[in-house]
Amino acid sequence: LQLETDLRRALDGDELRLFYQPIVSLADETLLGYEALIRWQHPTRGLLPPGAFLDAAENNRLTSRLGAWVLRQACTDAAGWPAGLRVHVNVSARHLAEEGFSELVVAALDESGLPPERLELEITESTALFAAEATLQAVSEVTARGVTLALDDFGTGYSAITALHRLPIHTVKIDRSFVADVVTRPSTAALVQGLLNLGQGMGLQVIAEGIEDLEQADWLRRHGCAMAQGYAFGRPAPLPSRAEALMAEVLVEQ
Ligand code: G
Ligand code: G
Ligand code: MN
Ligand code: NA
Repeated sequence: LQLETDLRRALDGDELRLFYQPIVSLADETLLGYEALIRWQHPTRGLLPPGAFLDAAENNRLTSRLGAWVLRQACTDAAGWPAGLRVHVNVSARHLAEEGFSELVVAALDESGLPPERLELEITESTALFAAEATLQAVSEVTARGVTLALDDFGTGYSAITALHRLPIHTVKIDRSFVADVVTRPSTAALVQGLLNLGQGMGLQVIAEGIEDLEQADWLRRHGCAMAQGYAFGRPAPLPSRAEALMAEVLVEQ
Protein backbone atom coordinates (compact mmCIF):
# COMPACT_ATOMS: atom_id res chain seq x y z
CA LEU A 1 0.00 0.00 0.00
CA GLN A 2 1.56 3.25 -1.15
CA LEU A 3 0.04 5.43 1.57
CA GLU A 4 1.31 3.15 4.32
CA THR A 5 4.83 3.03 2.88
CA ASP A 6 4.81 6.81 2.50
CA LEU A 7 3.55 7.29 6.05
CA ARG A 8 6.29 5.10 7.50
CA ARG A 9 8.81 7.21 5.63
CA ALA A 10 7.14 10.40 6.88
CA LEU A 11 7.43 9.15 10.46
CA ASP A 12 11.10 8.27 9.99
CA GLY A 13 11.88 11.48 8.18
CA ASP A 14 10.87 15.06 8.62
CA GLU A 15 7.54 15.33 6.79
CA LEU A 16 4.99 15.69 9.59
CA ARG A 17 4.10 19.16 10.85
CA LEU A 18 2.05 20.57 13.67
CA PHE A 19 -0.10 23.57 12.90
CA TYR A 20 -1.48 25.57 15.80
CA GLN A 21 -4.83 27.30 16.11
CA PRO A 22 -5.37 29.95 18.82
CA ILE A 23 -7.84 29.48 21.68
CA VAL A 24 -8.94 32.83 23.09
CA SER A 25 -10.91 34.33 25.94
CA LEU A 26 -14.18 35.68 24.49
CA ALA A 27 -14.35 38.51 27.03
CA ASP A 28 -11.23 40.30 25.80
CA GLU A 29 -9.81 38.08 23.04
CA THR A 30 -6.62 37.39 25.00
CA LEU A 31 -4.72 34.32 23.88
CA LEU A 32 -5.10 31.32 26.21
CA GLY A 33 -3.31 28.65 24.22
CA TYR A 34 -3.30 26.67 20.99
CA GLU A 35 -4.71 23.41 19.63
CA ALA A 36 -2.12 21.33 17.77
CA LEU A 37 -3.40 20.01 14.43
CA ILE A 38 -1.32 17.56 12.41
CA ARG A 39 -0.43 18.03 8.74
CA TRP A 40 1.73 15.99 6.40
CA GLN A 41 4.09 17.83 4.09
CA HIS A 42 4.07 15.14 1.41
CA PRO A 43 6.97 15.35 -1.06
CA THR A 44 4.75 15.05 -4.15
CA ARG A 45 1.15 15.54 -2.98
CA GLY A 46 1.71 18.74 -1.03
CA LEU A 47 0.33 19.61 2.39
CA LEU A 48 -2.15 16.91 3.45
CA PRO A 49 -4.87 17.40 6.09
CA PRO A 50 -5.38 14.75 8.80
CA GLY A 51 -8.42 13.31 7.01
CA ALA A 52 -6.13 12.14 4.22
CA PHE A 53 -3.98 9.89 6.40
CA LEU A 54 -5.16 9.41 10.01
CA ASP A 55 -7.40 6.46 9.14
CA ALA A 56 -4.57 4.80 7.23
CA ALA A 57 -2.37 5.25 10.30
CA GLU A 58 -5.01 3.67 12.53
CA ASN A 59 -5.44 0.70 10.22
CA ASN A 60 -1.72 0.04 10.01
CA ARG A 61 -0.83 0.10 13.66
CA LEU A 62 1.01 3.37 13.21
CA THR A 63 -1.32 5.05 15.71
CA SER A 64 1.05 4.97 18.62
CA ARG A 65 4.07 6.12 16.60
CA LEU A 66 2.12 8.99 15.12
CA GLY A 67 0.50 9.87 18.45
CA ALA A 68 3.86 9.78 20.22
CA TRP A 69 5.38 12.11 17.63
CA VAL A 70 2.49 14.57 18.06
CA LEU A 71 2.68 14.55 21.87
CA ARG A 72 6.45 15.01 22.00
CA GLN A 73 6.48 17.74 19.37
CA ALA A 74 3.55 19.64 20.92
CA CYS A 75 5.07 19.53 24.43
CA THR A 76 8.45 20.65 23.11
CA ASP A 77 6.89 23.53 21.17
CA ALA A 78 4.67 24.61 24.08
CA ALA A 79 7.56 24.56 26.56
CA GLY A 80 8.98 27.52 24.63
CA TRP A 81 5.80 29.62 24.82
CA PRO A 82 5.00 32.27 27.44
CA ALA A 83 4.16 30.57 30.75
CA GLY A 84 0.40 31.13 30.73
CA LEU A 85 -0.26 29.44 27.39
CA ARG A 86 -1.65 25.91 27.23
CA VAL A 87 -1.45 23.35 24.45
CA HIS A 88 -4.31 21.06 23.34
CA VAL A 89 -3.39 17.74 21.74
CA ASN A 90 -5.90 15.45 19.99
CA VAL A 91 -5.62 11.84 21.11
CA SER A 92 -7.20 8.90 19.27
CA ALA A 93 -9.24 6.32 21.18
CA ARG A 94 -6.96 3.56 20.02
CA HIS A 95 -3.80 5.28 21.17
CA LEU A 96 -5.28 6.16 24.56
CA ALA A 97 -6.15 2.50 25.16
CA GLU A 98 -2.68 1.25 24.21
CA GLU A 99 -0.26 0.04 26.81
CA GLY A 100 2.30 2.69 27.68
CA PHE A 101 0.14 5.71 26.89
CA SER A 102 0.44 7.33 30.31
CA GLU A 103 4.21 6.65 30.38
CA LEU A 104 4.48 8.38 27.01
CA VAL A 105 2.68 11.48 28.32
CA VAL A 106 4.93 11.58 31.37
CA ALA A 107 8.04 11.20 29.18
CA ALA A 108 6.89 13.96 26.80
CA LEU A 109 6.35 16.29 29.77
CA ASP A 110 9.65 15.40 31.45
CA GLU A 111 11.73 15.66 28.28
CA SER A 112 10.25 19.01 27.30
CA GLY A 113 9.98 20.50 30.79
CA LEU A 114 6.37 21.50 30.07
CA PRO A 115 4.39 21.72 33.34
CA PRO A 116 1.55 19.12 33.22
CA GLU A 117 -1.08 21.81 33.92
CA ARG A 118 -0.29 23.32 30.53
CA LEU A 119 -1.28 20.17 28.60
CA GLU A 120 -4.88 19.36 27.69
CA LEU A 121 -5.72 16.13 25.85
CA GLU A 122 -8.71 16.26 23.49
CA ILE A 123 -10.79 13.13 23.11
CA THR A 124 -14.07 12.48 21.36
CA GLU A 125 -17.35 11.48 22.94
CA SER A 126 -17.15 7.94 21.63
CA THR A 127 -13.66 7.57 23.13
CA ALA A 128 -15.10 8.52 26.50
CA LEU A 129 -18.27 6.48 26.11
CA PHE A 130 -16.62 3.22 25.11
CA ALA A 131 -13.58 3.67 27.34
CA ALA A 132 -12.21 0.30 28.44
CA GLU A 133 -10.49 -0.32 31.76
CA ALA A 134 -7.07 0.40 30.19
CA THR A 135 -8.28 3.82 29.06
CA LEU A 136 -9.75 4.70 32.45
CA GLN A 137 -6.46 3.70 34.07
CA ALA A 138 -4.34 5.76 31.64
CA VAL A 139 -6.61 8.75 32.12
CA SER A 140 -6.44 8.58 35.89
CA GLU A 141 -2.65 8.39 35.75
CA VAL A 142 -2.24 11.47 33.59
CA THR A 143 -4.94 13.56 35.30
CA ALA A 144 -3.39 12.75 38.69
CA ARG A 145 -0.33 14.65 37.46
CA GLY A 146 -2.34 17.70 36.47
CA VAL A 147 -2.95 17.07 32.76
CA THR A 148 -6.57 17.94 31.83
CA LEU A 149 -9.07 16.37 29.42
CA ALA A 150 -11.30 18.06 26.89
CA LEU A 151 -14.32 16.47 25.23
CA ASP A 152 -14.08 17.43 21.54
CA ASP A 153 -17.00 17.82 19.12
CA PHE A 154 -19.37 18.05 22.11
CA GLY A 155 -22.98 17.32 21.26
CA THR A 156 -22.38 15.30 18.09
CA GLY A 157 -21.83 11.82 19.54
CA TYR A 158 -24.20 9.08 20.57
CA SER A 159 -24.43 10.18 24.14
CA ALA A 160 -22.70 13.38 25.10
CA ILE A 161 -24.04 13.42 28.60
CA THR A 162 -23.07 9.87 29.49
CA ALA A 163 -19.57 10.57 28.18
CA LEU A 164 -19.24 13.34 30.78
CA HIS A 165 -19.76 10.80 33.54
CA ARG A 166 -17.34 8.18 32.26
CA LEU A 167 -14.16 10.24 32.48
CA PRO A 168 -12.90 13.23 34.48
CA ILE A 169 -13.64 15.89 31.84
CA HIS A 170 -12.33 19.42 32.46
CA THR A 171 -13.42 21.15 29.24
CA VAL A 172 -16.14 20.66 26.64
CA LYS A 173 -15.70 21.96 23.10
CA ILE A 174 -19.01 22.82 21.47
CA ASP A 175 -18.88 21.45 17.95
CA ARG A 176 -18.58 23.90 15.09
CA SER A 177 -21.67 22.50 13.35
CA PHE A 178 -23.77 24.10 16.14
CA VAL A 179 -21.84 27.36 16.12
CA ALA A 180 -22.40 27.66 12.37
CA ASP A 181 -26.18 28.07 12.83
CA VAL A 182 -26.35 29.61 16.28
CA VAL A 183 -27.24 33.11 15.11
CA THR A 184 -29.67 32.12 12.37
CA ARG A 185 -31.52 29.10 13.71
CA PRO A 186 -33.57 29.40 16.92
CA SER A 187 -33.53 25.66 17.60
CA THR A 188 -29.72 25.57 17.35
CA ALA A 189 -29.54 28.62 19.61
CA ALA A 190 -31.63 26.78 22.20
CA LEU A 191 -29.44 23.71 21.89
CA VAL A 192 -26.22 25.71 22.36
CA GLN A 193 -27.75 27.53 25.32
CA GLY A 194 -28.51 24.11 26.79
CA LEU A 195 -24.94 22.90 26.25
CA LEU A 196 -23.60 26.10 27.88
CA ASN A 197 -25.91 25.63 30.87
CA LEU A 198 -24.91 21.99 31.18
CA GLY A 199 -21.20 22.84 31.07
CA GLN A 200 -21.54 25.64 33.58
CA GLY A 201 -23.78 23.60 35.87
CA MET A 202 -21.20 20.83 35.94
CA GLY A 203 -18.36 23.27 36.60
CA LEU A 204 -16.68 22.63 33.25
CA GLN A 205 -14.73 24.96 31.01
CA VAL A 206 -16.54 25.56 27.71
CA ILE A 207 -14.89 26.37 24.38
CA ALA A 208 -16.99 27.18 21.31
CA GLU A 209 -15.32 25.89 18.15
CA GLY A 210 -15.53 27.08 14.57
CA ILE A 211 -16.35 30.74 15.22
CA GLU A 212 -16.05 32.37 11.81
CA ASP A 213 -17.53 35.82 12.34
CA LEU A 214 -18.03 38.47 14.99
CA GLU A 215 -21.80 37.92 15.17
CA GLN A 216 -21.24 34.35 16.32
CA ALA A 217 -18.58 35.51 18.79
CA ASP A 218 -20.94 38.14 20.13
CA TRP A 219 -23.84 35.70 20.52
CA LEU A 220 -21.67 33.23 22.43
CA ARG A 221 -20.18 35.94 24.66
CA ARG A 222 -23.65 37.26 25.52
CA HIS A 223 -24.83 33.74 26.35
CA GLY A 224 -22.04 33.08 28.81
CA CYS A 225 -19.41 31.23 26.77
CA ALA A 226 -15.94 32.11 28.08
CA MET A 227 -13.61 30.66 25.42
CA ALA A 228 -13.49 30.31 21.68
CA GLN A 229 -11.61 28.99 18.70
CA GLY A 230 -12.21 29.55 15.00
CA TYR A 231 -11.15 31.34 11.84
CA ALA A 232 -12.40 34.65 13.30
CA PHE A 233 -9.51 34.49 15.79
CA GLY A 234 -6.94 32.65 13.71
CA ARG A 235 -6.55 29.74 11.34
CA PRO A 236 -4.34 26.75 12.08
CA ALA A 237 -0.81 27.81 11.09
CA PRO A 238 2.77 26.69 11.59
CA LEU A 239 4.66 28.29 14.45
CA PRO A 240 7.10 30.92 13.30
CA SER A 241 10.57 29.40 13.07
CA ARG A 242 13.01 30.28 15.82
CA ALA A 243 14.86 32.57 13.41
CA GLU A 244 11.67 34.45 12.46
CA ALA A 245 10.66 34.76 16.12
CA LEU A 246 14.08 36.21 17.00
CA MET A 247 13.83 38.63 14.08
CA ALA A 248 10.39 39.78 15.28
CA GLU A 249 11.82 40.42 18.77
CA VAL A 250 14.66 42.44 17.31
CA LEU A 251 12.22 44.51 15.27
CA VAL A 252 10.06 45.16 18.35
CA GLU A 253 13.10 46.28 20.37
CA GLN A 254 14.25 48.73 17.71
O1 G B 1 -6.87 19.94 11.33
P1 G B 1 -8.30 19.80 10.81
O2 G B 1 -8.06 21.02 10.35
O3 G B 1 -8.32 19.24 9.42
O4 G B 1 -8.55 18.50 11.66
C1 G B 1 -9.44 17.50 11.25
C2 G B 1 -9.59 16.44 12.31
O5 G B 1 -8.35 15.78 12.57
C3 G B 1 -10.08 16.98 13.64
O6 G B 1 -11.15 16.18 14.07
C4 G B 1 -8.93 16.80 14.58
O7 G B 1 -9.39 16.47 15.87
C5 G B 1 -8.15 15.64 13.94
N1 G B 1 -6.72 15.78 14.26
C6 G B 1 -5.93 16.83 13.94
N2 G B 1 -4.68 16.64 14.43
C7 G B 1 -4.69 15.45 15.08
C8 G B 1 -3.71 14.71 15.79
O8 G B 1 -2.58 15.12 15.98
N3 G B 1 -4.09 13.50 16.29
C9 G B 1 -5.36 13.02 16.16
N4 G B 1 -5.65 11.83 16.68
N5 G B 1 -6.31 13.70 15.50
C10 G B 1 -5.99 14.89 14.97
O1 G C 1 -12.42 17.96 15.57
P1 G C 1 -11.48 19.04 15.92
O2 G C 1 -12.18 20.09 16.68
O3 G C 1 -10.23 18.64 16.61
O4 G C 1 -11.05 19.72 14.57
C1 G C 1 -10.66 21.00 14.41
C2 G C 1 -10.96 21.21 12.93
O5 G C 1 -11.77 22.35 12.75
C3 G C 1 -9.74 21.38 12.10
O6 G C 1 -9.98 20.75 10.90
C4 G C 1 -9.71 22.89 11.90
O7 G C 1 -8.98 23.24 10.74
C5 G C 1 -11.18 23.18 11.76
N1 G C 1 -11.58 24.55 12.06
C6 G C 1 -11.07 25.35 13.01
N2 G C 1 -11.68 26.54 13.04
C7 G C 1 -12.63 26.51 12.08
C8 G C 1 -13.61 27.45 11.61
O8 G C 1 -13.76 28.58 12.11
N3 G C 1 -14.41 27.03 10.60
C9 G C 1 -14.31 25.80 10.03
N4 G C 1 -15.12 25.49 9.04
N5 G C 1 -13.39 24.89 10.45
C10 G C 1 -12.56 25.23 11.46
MN1 MN D 1 -9.80 18.97 18.57
NA1 NA E 1 -14.30 19.65 17.11
